[in-house]
Amino acid sequence: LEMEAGLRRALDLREFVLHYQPLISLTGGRVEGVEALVRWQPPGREIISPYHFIPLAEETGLIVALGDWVLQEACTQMKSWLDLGLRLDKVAVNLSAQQFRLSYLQERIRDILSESGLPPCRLELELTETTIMARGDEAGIQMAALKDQGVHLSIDDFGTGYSSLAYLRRFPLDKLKIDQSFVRDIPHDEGAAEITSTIIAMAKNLKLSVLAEGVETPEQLDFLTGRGCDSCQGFFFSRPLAADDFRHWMDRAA
Ligand code: G
Ligand code: G
Ligand code: MN
Ligand code: NA
Repeated sequence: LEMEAGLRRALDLREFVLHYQPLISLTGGRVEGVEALVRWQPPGREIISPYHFIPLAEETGLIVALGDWVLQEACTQMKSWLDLGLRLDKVAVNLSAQQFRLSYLQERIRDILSESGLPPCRLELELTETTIMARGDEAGIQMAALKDQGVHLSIDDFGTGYSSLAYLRRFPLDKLKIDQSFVRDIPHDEGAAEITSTIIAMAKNLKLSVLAEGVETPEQLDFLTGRGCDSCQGFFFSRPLAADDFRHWMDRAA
């Protein structure tokens, strides 16, 4: 209960910050985008990982207000980076199941985009398998409404849930993000290598783009490049960085 009050207060006091991790294209090595990841920064204390507050935010419903702030902040930041001339295609934002369920989500996203001045094609929303499979055809309708606005859609942590292949084919998706639990064990672990290769091949058959998360070593990168993976993200390239640090990282990457 104390933690819940703390979260509420943190929202009012604007104690949340976004960190940004680059998404790297494997065809040409350029930075194709950036994922926004929320952190809690209580004044004068250590920064708190989302692992420690997202579950409570979801339990209490605060995730809706927090997620709204994340969307506004990420779109505003991306717009100002584009105005500064940073070469980034997209900002990716994690959407929780409760946000995805909102009947007014489409309108809210349209408002956030128009207030920030960010073109819809610059925003990618990350959903999980659980989020979309729990809602069946309704999820397809919600996704189609978002796609109609020009926003991109990806599935995060892919491989850890229970996706129906029929839905994967039917839903208007752009990208699968292979969960880092598989990437961590390639190329040495045969099972992880098989699953990773299979997801890449499946994405290609479904005409989806495919990104590997959690890339930390050159061996993982070689394996993924060899299998035709489109892009990746991970500590090998950069940890998630504070906005100013990310801008400097981009200056060096260019
Ligand atoms: O950034 P980090 O790897 O510590 O994130 C831990 C978890 O928190 C990941 O599962 C990530 O998807 C989730 N997460 C980070 N930022 C957000 C956010 O803005 N909204 C939601 N719903 N989840 C987030
Ligand atoms: O669930 P989601 O994919 O949004 O979570 C991303 C999380 O993965 C973030 O908390 C981020 O800090 C973490 N992360 C990003 N790259 C790496 C990596 O190379 N290794 C590990 N262990 N974690 C990573
Ligand atoms: Mn994510
Ligand atoms: Na993930």
